[in-house]
Amino acid sequence: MIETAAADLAVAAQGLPLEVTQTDIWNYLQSDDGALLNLSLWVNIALAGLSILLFVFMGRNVEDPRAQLIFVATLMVPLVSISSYTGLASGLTMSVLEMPQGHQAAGETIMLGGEEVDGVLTMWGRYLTWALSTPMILLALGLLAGSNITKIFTAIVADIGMCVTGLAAALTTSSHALRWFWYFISCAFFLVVLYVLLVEWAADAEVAGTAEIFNTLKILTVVMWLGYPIFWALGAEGIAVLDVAITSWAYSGLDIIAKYIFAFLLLRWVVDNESTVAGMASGLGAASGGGAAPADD
Ligand code: RET
Repeated sequence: MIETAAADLAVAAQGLPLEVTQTDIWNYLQSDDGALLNLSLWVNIALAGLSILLFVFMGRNVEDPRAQLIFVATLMVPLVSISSYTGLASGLTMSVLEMPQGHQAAGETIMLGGEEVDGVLTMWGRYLTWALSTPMILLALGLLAGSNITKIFTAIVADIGMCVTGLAAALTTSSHALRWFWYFISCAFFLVVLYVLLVEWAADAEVAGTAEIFNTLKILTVVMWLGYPIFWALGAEGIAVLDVAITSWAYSGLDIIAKYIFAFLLLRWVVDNESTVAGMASGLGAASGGGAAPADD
């Protein structure tokens, strides 16, 4: 009787997915199998920490409010990044997800805590935290270009839309087709961001007299940001020609340039040209007119 019940339980348990705990993921990251992936996270924690210290030091004498706002927005980027990577490295914002039928990684398993678990590691925390860090990058760029509140708002909401729908694409396990549908919605939002950056803000920066630095940062941003959807599509979330650790290194590498190097170039310019920034008409909307706050000089 007891044996039959135990056998029934064992059969039932086979059909249930094993619960993967944060500790399982943490142990995986500390093991040889997870070492490469773990390193891609800790490199960014270290660089984000150094960037925070450096940027605070660089900004110690900045007094103009507009220059200070650019500093605060830019400083938020490594602050969000260190939190994001700490979430991933601790196993808090990573899960094992079973890919839907038709997906190239469907049926894959991963060894966790000595057990073979169905699914692949998904670092969904990345997409979530991009929704906080990328708006800060865009705010800093929009301010540098002397743009107006309408364009800054448009770029930022489209960008948040891009990150949240990218998160939905990564977390959808019911249908392979719908994962790609989310991906294309995210790309549509991304096109809006690219348009504002390449067309609207480029023109505003000419008027504001910041075209040179803006163009350098614009090219760096556009080229690096294009890498993210490409690696999403090639990586474990997409057609899975790259494994999880390589995809994570690709994102980590893009992050180093798109965040820390970008921020350093921007802040160094702001420190050296504080009077140019201060000379931009106050309020958001100086360069192109039509902003919420009219120029007062
Ligand atoms: C996803 C997948 C869906 C399609 C698109 C994407 C774009 C992501 C981008 C991310 C940029 C991140 C940065 C982070 C810095 O903290 C979500 C990968 C278009 C452009 C710069």
